Amino acid sequence: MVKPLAQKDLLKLANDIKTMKIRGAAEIGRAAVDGLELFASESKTASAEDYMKQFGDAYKLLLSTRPTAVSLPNALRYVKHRVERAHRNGASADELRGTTLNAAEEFRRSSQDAVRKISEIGSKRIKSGDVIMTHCNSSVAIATMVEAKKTGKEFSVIATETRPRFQGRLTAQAMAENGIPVTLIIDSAARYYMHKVDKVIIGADVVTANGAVVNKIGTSQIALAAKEARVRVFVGAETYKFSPDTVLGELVEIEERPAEEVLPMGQLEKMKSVKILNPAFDVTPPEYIDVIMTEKGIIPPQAAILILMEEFGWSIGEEHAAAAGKTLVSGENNGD
Ligand code: RUB
Repeated sequence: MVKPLAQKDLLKLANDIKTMKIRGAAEIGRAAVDGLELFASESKTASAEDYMKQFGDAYKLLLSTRPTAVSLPNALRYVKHRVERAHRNGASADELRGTTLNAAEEFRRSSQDAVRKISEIGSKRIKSGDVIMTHCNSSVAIATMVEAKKTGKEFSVIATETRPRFQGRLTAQAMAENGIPVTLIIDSAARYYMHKVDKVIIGADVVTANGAVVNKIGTSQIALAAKEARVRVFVGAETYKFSPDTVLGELVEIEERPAEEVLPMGQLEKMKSVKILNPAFDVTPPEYIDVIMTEKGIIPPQAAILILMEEFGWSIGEEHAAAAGKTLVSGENNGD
């Protein structure tokens, strides 16, 4: 009988993603493959069949941690596709372990490389004297601004605090540590200061087939204020943040987080009849985005479908329909 998944380190890592100790789309993707790597290094089975079943459990556990960022399923699929292919080719349990470890390492490296490339591309769009507004805590947006600073540009940043989890404080701290003048504002002051802003630079959790960007709640209001003030909006997104499921009409699930993030427990109890809603992300339509900066270059949001087709192949629809588990089976991203 196949033993149920009882790997403490893997369970802890899955919990760290769920409770947002590990957060941000890029970090979540990398943590997901770390999880499969943990599974592989702790797996002892000598049977390839058992390995595949336990791998499936680890995959499902990691997949269930956070629902919105597509980096998570895309990273997991990257490894899964290679492991399944090795299994079809008759690999032993040891070989499957090796394939898992190699694929995880490969994903991590390529995702870090993508951030570096985006930062090089994006930093060219920052000019000395710019005032840049950013929202939440995007490693891609930060890397782009830090790269611009390294290349000698002098500019300043307005970071929104990003309620309810205050990720904007992390961004402000990162700016300060890199010698970039930064001002922290409350989210609702974004429009008030927009007239001082030259560019908005943000990250993404998902880019959909029609070029809409799902990012931290509040992003769409900032984009709206930017459009009104004729300020350009730049989104940094590695290509594994493009969602193949949206080609088939799937809507991106927006994570609803606990009410305690909005009001402390004591307060919640006093306000029992008040309903609290706490969506973690929102959707900014392509009309409000000027460009998406990917590791393959800068694209208009309307070109998102081209990235998806290049990554996953033109048969993306048929393959999704065939695979109930939504496992991608062809295209460059999956190593064919
Ligand atoms: C983080 C968030 C970030 C994107 C992009 O949300 O919305 O802007 O994930 O980040 P949360 P990165 O804190 O809920 O995970 O560029 O680092 O991938």
